Amino acid sequence: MKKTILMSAALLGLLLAAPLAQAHDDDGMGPGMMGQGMGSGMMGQGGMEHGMGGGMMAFGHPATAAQAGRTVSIELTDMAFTPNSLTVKAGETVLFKLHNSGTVMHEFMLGTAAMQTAHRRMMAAEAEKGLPPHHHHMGNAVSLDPGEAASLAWTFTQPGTVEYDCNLPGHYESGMKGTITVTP
Ligand SMILES: [Cu+2]
Repeated sequence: MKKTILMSAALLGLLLAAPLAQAHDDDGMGPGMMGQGMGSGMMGQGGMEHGMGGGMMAFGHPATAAQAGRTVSIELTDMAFTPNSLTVKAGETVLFKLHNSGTVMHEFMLGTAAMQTAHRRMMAAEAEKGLPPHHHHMGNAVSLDPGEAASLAWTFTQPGTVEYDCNLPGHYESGMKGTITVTP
């Protein structure tokens, strides 16, 4: 089943993105959506992130707004996050309230440095093929059009460093990155 979704996503790309995102919003964090994100990018890193389908990642997992004990507002601009650093405690659930006040689409993606690099490569590869940046609303990432607001709740489970980056081509390189220090 997942293989079918992966193949379809790879073939149909953006056509599938909307319905999958819709389905995903209903179930919180489906393996299908994770597959879609990776499937459209393919190759190498797919295996790594694929193993994290279902929303469980080494550094945490998606949550609901009601579970959040703390709200953090983050502004997305061309090309920065404000604030661009944050400290949370392991076990803490944070509701991120995001607003894109820039002039182009941006994304907010939570992940380890390795996950961010993999996603960046995927998006760069898509851009090279002439594909427009894909929207996503996975458990750990959301894309925002200019003027758009969105929220994302996440439970941080492991002490360490988590990044929030915008991986649209060139954005991270221009400074669109943030760091979360997760303390024990
Ligand atoms: Cu951006």
